[in-house]
Amino acid sequence: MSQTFVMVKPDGVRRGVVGEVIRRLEAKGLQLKAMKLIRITPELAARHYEEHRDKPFYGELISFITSGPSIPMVWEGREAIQVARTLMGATDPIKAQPGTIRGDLALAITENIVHGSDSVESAEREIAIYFSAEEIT
Ligand code: IDP
Ligand code: MG
Repeated sequence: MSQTFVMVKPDGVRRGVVGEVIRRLEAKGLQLKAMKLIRITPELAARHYEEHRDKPFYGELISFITSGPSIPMVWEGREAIQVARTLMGATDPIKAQPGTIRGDLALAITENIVHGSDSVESAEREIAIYFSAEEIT
């Protein structure tokens, strides 16, 4: 069993697809271990996305991710990191396959509904940014 960090971004909350994202992860068989609704501060956003600090889209990404409440979550299951990434689809919703969250629900590249950890190291790092051990069931 492994754990991953998944987050519904502010566009997903605004558009009312939080339940749809959770439904898809639950339907696949992943188990929800922790969840909250928070408005990400610029400081938190900088920690989360530090790997992208030098990218041309960084400023746009930080202003988007702090633009409204997000839903950070911890999910658990067999190969949870890869499974969540597969359900999410490609970063650019134009390239994301139909049947994936981004393929079905998004069109813009920055506002692509959902975040998911891409490795064991990033899952551990991101879970620790958003949750204390006591908050994970
Ligand atoms: P991922 O979310 O699929 O792991 P990353 O490359 O880690 O993709 O990028 C983080 C986030 O930054 C993306 O989910 C998206 O919101 C935004 N982003 C990535 N690439 C671009 C881009 O080329 N232009 C604008 N925003 C981007
Ligand atoms: Mg990423």
